[in-house]
Amino acid sequence: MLFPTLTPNAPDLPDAITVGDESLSREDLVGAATAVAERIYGARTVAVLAHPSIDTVLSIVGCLIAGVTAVPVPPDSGTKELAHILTDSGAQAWLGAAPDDSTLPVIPVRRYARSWHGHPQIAGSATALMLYTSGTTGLPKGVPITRDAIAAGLDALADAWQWSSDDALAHGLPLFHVHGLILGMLGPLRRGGRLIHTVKPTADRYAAAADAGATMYFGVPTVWARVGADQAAAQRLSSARLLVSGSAPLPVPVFETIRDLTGHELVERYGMTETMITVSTRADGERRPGWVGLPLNGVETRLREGDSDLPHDGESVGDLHVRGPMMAREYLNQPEKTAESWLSDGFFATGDVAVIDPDGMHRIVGRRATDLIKSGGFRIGAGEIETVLLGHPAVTEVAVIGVPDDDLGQRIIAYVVGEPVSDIELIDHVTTELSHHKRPREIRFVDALPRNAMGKVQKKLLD
Ligand code: MLC
Ligand code: AMP
Repeated sequence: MLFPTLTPNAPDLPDAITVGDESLSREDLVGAATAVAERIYGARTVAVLAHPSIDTVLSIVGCLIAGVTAVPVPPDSGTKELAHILTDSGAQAWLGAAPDDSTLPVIPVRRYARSWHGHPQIAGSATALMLYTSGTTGLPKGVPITRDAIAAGLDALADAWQWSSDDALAHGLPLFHVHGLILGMLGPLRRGGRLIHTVKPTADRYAAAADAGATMYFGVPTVWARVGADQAAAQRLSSARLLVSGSAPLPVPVFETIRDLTGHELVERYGMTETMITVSTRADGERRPGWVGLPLNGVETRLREGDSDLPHDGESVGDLHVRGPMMAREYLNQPEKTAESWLSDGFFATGDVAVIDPDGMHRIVGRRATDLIKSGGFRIGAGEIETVLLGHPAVTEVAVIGVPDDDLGQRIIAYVVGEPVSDIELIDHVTTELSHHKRPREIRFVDALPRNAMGKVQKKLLD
């Protein structure tokens, strides 16, 4: 059972689930989400425009009750990205809000409807969520996530973080990725503790959540850097039990600032859409700045160079492979890309390069592919942005790169060869087709791109 605590006699609070200014008790949630489930029962796949709202919580939980696959769609998706996600996932309808010009049927979510009808148990192997994530090229790939994977991933984190029903989790992360949705929303539902979603992950809202009793906070490194820059807000997080960072490398100075201001050493954990979280420092263990910790319960990791294993000596740098019960099994509709990453012995080739020390501590050194950018904790494919920019009539050649950025980790820059055009026009073009966080922060117009003898763009020579 995915949510053992969502049963009629479980302990309840009027504000068990809070998103912004709205709260639900667990009884409200079960009643309203079961009413949602009744409206979609028998459907296969529905799309949810994943605004940070109570309706999104009800939609996703309604899908889980009914055994219908939910496709959480970034609410700012542009036309090209949106069309791709809907077609690729085979979504049959929108549940709740829908974009203005949608052609799919729309099933409303009625916040105050209630049903107590029991639904049959759903198989653990059923796909609960279809999450979309970027590769180096092409449009985002769908990753089917089963109920069993969600349960295994959340239970392994509960063990590492001593996460219990006594915890009140606060965060303001998007509800369409592993971090905000699976850990941040389904986590408290599985554990039975409170959720305080702050809608935006700002320092002042995180500080306010302390007054509402938050014991645990999630953030991407950009969020922790911004919290650390607001001394008064950061100090109010001292009352928490655990502060957790993930989705991108946590800079050591940010770890140190948060420690100095709050008295807490951030727990850092490493994961991917395809694998969920596989490695983390522990509530009862060493939190070493710059290192992401030990494999979670049930997870095995290895370092590879070609077909050979590398030693765990804290120095050898190799390709990180992971295996565990929280992993997805494939990309939707992409057998070739699936075969490249999911290996025949059950390990997943992460594309990240790491070292492991003799105690099993992991450090992520970087990514093999420079064409995967992490900006503000979002994974963004350079190729996806290049294809969209090439679709603009003024652009003849383009190269997109991520450059280091103190706030965002990496910042997107596009080098463009072409006819005169304003940078704003090109940036808006990307937003219209893809989504906000995929916008280049800067366009640099150049006469030519550096290329090698084969004509391939030499991105290392840019910036
Ligand atoms: C941004 N802006 C621009 C722009 N880019 N304006 C013009 N041109 C551009 N190119 C605007 C924004 O719209 C915003 O305006 C303002 O500038 C600030 O933007 P920002 O710097 O991007 O900040 P913000 O919007 O606050 O976003 C930062 C953030 C966000 C940290 C809140 O990046 C975020 O939510 N990240 C979380 C990503 C995440 O959850 N990843 C998990 C993946 S799962 P305005 O007007 O709106 O203020 C995963 C697995 C795992 O990785 O391990 O967890
Ligand atoms: P996504 O699919 O959006 O979850 O992105 C996964 C990628 O984020 C991983 O392959 C890593 O490159 C990066 N990542 C996630 N967590 C960490 C971390 N703690 N440290 C370094 N990189 C991370």
